[in-house]
Amino acid sequence: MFNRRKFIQASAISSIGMMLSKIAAGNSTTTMITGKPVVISTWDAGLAANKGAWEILKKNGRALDAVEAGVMVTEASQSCCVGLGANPDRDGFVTLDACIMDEFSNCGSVAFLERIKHPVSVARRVMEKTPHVMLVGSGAQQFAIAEGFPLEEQKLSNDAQKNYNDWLKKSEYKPPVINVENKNNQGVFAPHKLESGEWNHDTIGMVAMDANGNLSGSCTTSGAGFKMRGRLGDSPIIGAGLFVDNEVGACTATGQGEDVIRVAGSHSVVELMRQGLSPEAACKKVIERIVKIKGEKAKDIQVAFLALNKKGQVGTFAIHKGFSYAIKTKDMEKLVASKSLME
Ligand code: SD4
Repeated sequence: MFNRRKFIQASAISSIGMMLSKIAAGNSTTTMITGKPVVISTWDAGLAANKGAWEILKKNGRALDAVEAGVMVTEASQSCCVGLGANPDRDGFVTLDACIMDEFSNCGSVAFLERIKHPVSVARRVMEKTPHVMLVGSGAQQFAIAEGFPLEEQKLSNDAQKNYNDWLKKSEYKPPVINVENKNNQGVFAPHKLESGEWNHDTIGMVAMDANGNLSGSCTTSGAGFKMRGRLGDSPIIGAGLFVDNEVGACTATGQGEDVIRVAGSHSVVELMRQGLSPEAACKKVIERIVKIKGEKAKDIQVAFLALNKKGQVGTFAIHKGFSYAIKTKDMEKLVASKSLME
């Protein structure tokens, strides 16, 4: 399985000579960006994804093209939580969710999509070629095939097959029974934490501002590993996993999708920025709202928001420690640890 710590180590010793700042817990997460363009994305995989986006941004390309190309890097690589190599649902199938939004508030989304390598690109086609915002399941797959996306083999990656076998053993998996969700002390549908102790999340959400000052965002995921079949989180939902308002700023979310949806998370962050809050303060306020709603249960879930405003300020906030984001500008390429409410 993709392991965040190993990835950091590998990145740090890579011969590319990339200048990576060490993640320092407690770093200030609100940074004034001195120039356009800028791209930010969630988790450590964001470092590689940002490089993909930069290929577009450095040529004064459009933020929309950058956020698509950026997260395609993650979709094409092996990871627990993004793309066809990711962990399956509890019935053993990888189902993918993605969305994209541009500076004109155009948006597109796919959810519960199977056997298609680049859901973000299908989401973009939904945005550009249909009068709709969202396509799901077999309809989304049918549209993708009609658009020329290859139908990939129905097969788990080696990592995912191993994880699934382990999960089946440990969880004494049985076909769904009535109220199984309430009986599972791990949560509603899937473990909150994986065997490694990592939170069961690793979506990539990306936001960019191009040289013209225009904003766009993207988000792509396999959702929570071993989820109930057909379950969607926040990631493909415009306003929850992603929101862009070219006059104000943009935000993306990661973590327990159900709890992002109930506060219209990314949209709420953007609206708070519209009222004058900094990206970090806006993210923090929505995190506090979730924690207030969840009460005691907040200790068992992770949610993080990552936002960029029109002035080029970046901010983030998480419920728990451990979330980091990657940022790239002309002069800077690093991972930054997020502030959090709890350990
Ligand atoms: C979901 N928010 O499906 C996604 C999963 C995730 O970091 O973010 N992982 O709920």
